Amino acid sequence: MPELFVDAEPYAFNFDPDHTALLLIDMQRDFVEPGGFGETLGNDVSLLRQVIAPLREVLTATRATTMTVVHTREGHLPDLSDCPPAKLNRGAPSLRIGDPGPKGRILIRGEYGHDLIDELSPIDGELVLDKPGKGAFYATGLHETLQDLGIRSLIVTGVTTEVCVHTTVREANDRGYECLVLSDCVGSYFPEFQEHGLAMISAQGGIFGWVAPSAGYLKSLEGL
Ligand code: TIU
Repeated sequence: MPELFVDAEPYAFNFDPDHTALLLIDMQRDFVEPGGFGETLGNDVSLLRQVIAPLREVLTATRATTMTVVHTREGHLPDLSDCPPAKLNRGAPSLRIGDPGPKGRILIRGEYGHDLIDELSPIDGELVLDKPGKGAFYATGLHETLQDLGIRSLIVTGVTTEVCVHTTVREANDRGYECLVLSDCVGSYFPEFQEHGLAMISAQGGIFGWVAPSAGYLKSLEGL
C-alpha cells in the first residue's frame, strides 16, 4: 500500500491506509440532538451538527479503502455500575445520567439517545466500542484491538473536541499512535474551545499530533 500524505499542521502527516483506522468518537444522538446528555448539561447542540456533513463524506471515502473504521459511544450500563459517583453527581444538569429523557434514559446503553446518529450508522465490518469514560482507550480494549489489527495511525473525528476527542488523542499519543485530527470533523459546543483545542494538538511541533481539514485527507485518498 502506498504511503499517503496530508497537508497538515504542523507539517505533512503521512500514513499507510493498511495500518490506519478512522475513529469516529461519540457521534451519538445524546450529544448532537436536542433532548440528550449534551443539552442537559446546558449546551446548544446545533453547533455540533456542522460536523455531520463533512464527516459523512470522510466516512464514505474511507469505506472505499481497506482502512479500519471504529465508532465509539460514551455511555453506561442500565444499573449505572460502571458510572463513578463523581461523574454521576458532577454539576447541576437538568437531567442526570440514567434519568428518563425524551430519547430514553440519558447516556444509557441500549437507549435510543445513546445510539449513533442515522447519518453515520455503522455498517458490517466496522467496530462499535462502548466506553464509560471520555477517553476511547479507557476500559474498552481499544489498544489491544488496534494492536491486533496492526494499526499505527489514527484519523480522529467526532465530538466534542476538547473533551472526548482530546482525551482520546492524548491517550493514543501516549500509546504510540500517530493521530491526525480532521478540523471540520470534530466539534465543540464552544467556538473558542474548538479553536484552542485544535491549536493545542499541533502546537510545539505536534505535541499530540497533526491537524488538517477533511479536504486534505480526502485528497490524499485519491492517491490510492
Ligand atoms: N460534555 C462534553 O463536551 N462532552 C462529553 O461529555 N463527552 C464527549 O465529548 N463525548
